[in-house]
Amino acid sequence: MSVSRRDFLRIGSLAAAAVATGCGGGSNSFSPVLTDFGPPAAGMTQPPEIRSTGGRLLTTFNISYADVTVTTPVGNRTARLRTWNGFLGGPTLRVKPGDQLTIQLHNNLPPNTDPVPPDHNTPHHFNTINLHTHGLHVSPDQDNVLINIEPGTSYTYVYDIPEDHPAGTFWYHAHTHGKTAMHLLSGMLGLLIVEGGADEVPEVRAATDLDFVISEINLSGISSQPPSSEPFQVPDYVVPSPFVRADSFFLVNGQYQPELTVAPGRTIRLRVLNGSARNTMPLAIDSTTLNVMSLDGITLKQVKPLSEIRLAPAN
Ligand SMILES: [Cu+2]
Repeated sequence: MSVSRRDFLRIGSLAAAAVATGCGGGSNSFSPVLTDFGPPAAGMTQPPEIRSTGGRLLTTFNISYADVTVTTPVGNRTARLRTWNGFLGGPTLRVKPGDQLTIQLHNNLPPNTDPVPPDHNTPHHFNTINLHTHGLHVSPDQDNVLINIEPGTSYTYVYDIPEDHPAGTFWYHAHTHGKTAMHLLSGMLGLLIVEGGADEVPEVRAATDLDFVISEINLSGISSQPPSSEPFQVPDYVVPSPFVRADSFFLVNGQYQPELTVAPGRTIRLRVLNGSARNTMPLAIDSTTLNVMSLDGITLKQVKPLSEIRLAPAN
């Protein structure tokens, strides 16, 4: 099984990629010499962003079906998908240590019609939803993946983010057993950024901070039955799975192979999430070294220059 980087990510004219240094002030091992922070990168859509103010972030997800159109190599494809708020993907939530994050979920999906299987991991009840804050150091009472929000009901999650919470790039997604992959394939995920730490390093602060959310979206449309009951083809670059069909596309911030243009000498910071259901992603930028400053929400002690990194699902 050969994997072409270009199969996954094509990034045009990128001069310098993400980056920077030791956490929390003090030692600064940032290596690139930055003299001109000029105009930032252009060309790639960013998810909408919601920031906490005064120690609080309160938002609402109105979960519903929505018709989503994606431009693909085989033309514009429109599919009816399950969405947080009527658009593909989720907003990027930005909080700080000590903040309280409150998310009201209203499940406006229609009732489930399939029977409950004996094993809860058997795909079923795709219109039941919940929320998981992946990587946050919060109480499991608050981040309880066993909660099921049934169609026509609501639930409010309140997360108290500790004062000493590490800064980093985390994410949220639906996490009900028996439909987690299905909901990911529908784009029910988003970035959850805890600000601070290495963000304060001057060179990092100066870099253009960009979200880079890789998702794998199934554009075959709403399915209320397990996809294994439908015929499917498996492209050669993915792990075979009943959830992966020829109709699946890898997207970045909801776009198929967007081009990101960065002027020479400029530095950008990419907050990359592999939000695909089960595919490891190679990430590289032609002719340029990636300076890895953190991995899986953990800031490294030192920047690690690499020609390529591989991100497992959820990294
Ligand atoms: Cu997770």
